[in-house]
Amino acid sequence: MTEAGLSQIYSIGEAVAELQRIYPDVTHSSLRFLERDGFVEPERTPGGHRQYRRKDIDRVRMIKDWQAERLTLEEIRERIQRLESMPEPENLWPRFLDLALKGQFQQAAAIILGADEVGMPLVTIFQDVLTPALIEVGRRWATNDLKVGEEHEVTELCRDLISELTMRHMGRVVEGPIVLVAAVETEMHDLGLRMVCGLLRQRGAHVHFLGSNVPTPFLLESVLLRRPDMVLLSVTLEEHRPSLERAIEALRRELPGGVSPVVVIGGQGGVNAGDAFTGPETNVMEPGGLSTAVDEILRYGTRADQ
Ligand code: B12
Repeated sequence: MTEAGLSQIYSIGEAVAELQRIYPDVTHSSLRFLERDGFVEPERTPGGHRQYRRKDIDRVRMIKDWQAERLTLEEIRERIQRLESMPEPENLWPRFLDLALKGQFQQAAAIILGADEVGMPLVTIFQDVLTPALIEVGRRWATNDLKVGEEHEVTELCRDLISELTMRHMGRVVEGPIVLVAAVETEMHDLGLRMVCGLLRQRGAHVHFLGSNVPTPFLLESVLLRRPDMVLLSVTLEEHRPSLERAIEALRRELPGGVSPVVVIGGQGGVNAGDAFTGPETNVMEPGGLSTAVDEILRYGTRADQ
């Protein structure tokens, strides 16, 4: 995967074009206005050209959303100050997990929803707060420091939070690629995939999410129904690789001519999948940030459109 995502640099024109996909009224001068008032601080090249990063674009997006909720610039400034004085994600997730494991559902949820309300970017909440909490749950489960019931309770809470945040951030304009998403047959892990779907929806992709444990015949049926530009498949356990192989084989051989979505594989058991899975139309996502993965998926989608 190419080095992109959080580190990708946008000129002012590119930043405007990216934002206009969702907020058509964003212009060069509105970005300059936000900069003058200290709301965004793009870096500069030695020649003085503005360089926006994903975090700057996310910040403008957040401000536009708050303006749509009729917040004044002063109220927005206060929210941003609260965001900046919030604990870092690495301090937030242990508090969240602690409350969740004590069964304090409301308080645990309030940490995550509160972080969202003061503007912590969705990708940060998914990647730097919920993911480390889930990984810690897995670690404690493996060392018998956690009851299975506790694991399930935290997992369900995370699933509810991912859904709630996805709905809150869903792009209003759906104009991106059509993406069909599934965890392969027998694979029950789907929270990472739900996060990917949430971020794709935020960016305006047209997502059809089939969930976990999707038998290959139903996957094919959905491809024929939805005619996606891309199919994203997730596999977590190595032992589910045969299901992945069957799904890919079927996508390559059993679809009628003219139906050939780009296939992208991800998840803990899909990486380093080797030659068996790579082909002109199959892409294995290497481990990397969620933001990078989503950028890359949208790039494949653009190529599929052409
Ligand atoms: C929650 C959980 C469960 C839940 C899943 C609920 C659900 N709806 O997802 C339940 C209870 C069902 C479960 C069951 C099992 N689990 Co479990 N589970 C976990 C746990 C704690 C969290 C998983 C998670 O959500 N992680 C966070 C997400 C964000 O990470 P992720 O899935 O890797 O996703 C990221 C990327 O991989 C990427 N991604 C994922 N898919 C895709 C797809 C595409 C296209 C792209 C681009 C990117 C992408 O997106 C995310 C970006 O950060 C993990 C611990 C861990 N370390 O992950 C164990 C873990 C994965 N489980 C494990 C095991 C062993 C099991 C069981 C076999 C236990 C059992 N004996 O019953 C079963 C197997 C069930 C099955 N048939 O699949 C082991 C796997 C060990 C291994 N590698 O072999 C782990 C690692 C726990 C451990 N420490 O041992 N589990």
